[in-house]
Amino acid sequence: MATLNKNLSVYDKNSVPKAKNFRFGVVVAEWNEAITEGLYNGAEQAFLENSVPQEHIIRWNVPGSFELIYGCKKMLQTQNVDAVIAIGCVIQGQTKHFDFVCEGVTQGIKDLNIQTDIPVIFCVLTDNAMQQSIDRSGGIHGNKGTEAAIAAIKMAFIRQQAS
Ligand code: DLZ
Repeated sequence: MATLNKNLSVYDKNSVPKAKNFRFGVVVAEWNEAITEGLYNGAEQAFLENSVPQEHIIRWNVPGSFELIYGCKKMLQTQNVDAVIAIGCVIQGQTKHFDFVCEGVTQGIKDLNIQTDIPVIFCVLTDNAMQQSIDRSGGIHGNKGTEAAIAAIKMAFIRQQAS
């Protein structure tokens, strides 16, 4: 099914637009590193499989998911990228910290999408237990990093077509 309106070039829902000329930023939180590395590996692999050159993938680390907002903002401001992925993993603990970090990063990434012209893809796992995150970062439920990279390519394409 076509996903852009009839005045624009379209991509098929089941295919990925050509990506070899796009550049992508990936900002990775260091908290729950085993999970965020799995998500990053899934994203990187998907970019490479869709012809994005390795040198067009710009990776920055930040301490925790809350810092993804600032990291993505500076990536947008200083790097010539067509889309950015924010990668993090927040796991429910004994305190309300989980809620505050989840709320903060979700709203922060949403704000960047409203305020700037470059799409920021939300790849932050918000799970009740570590096993759920393991299952979604290259485990039995796939890899959300891979899905985020495909979303980034599609959004970069939409931005290009709509500008
Ligand atoms: C403090 C904290 C806690 C308790 N849990 C997580 C988490 O599960 N995932 C994550 O990415 N970050 C966590 N953080 C760190 C915060 O994101 C942030 O780095 C600190 O509050 C400093 O601003």
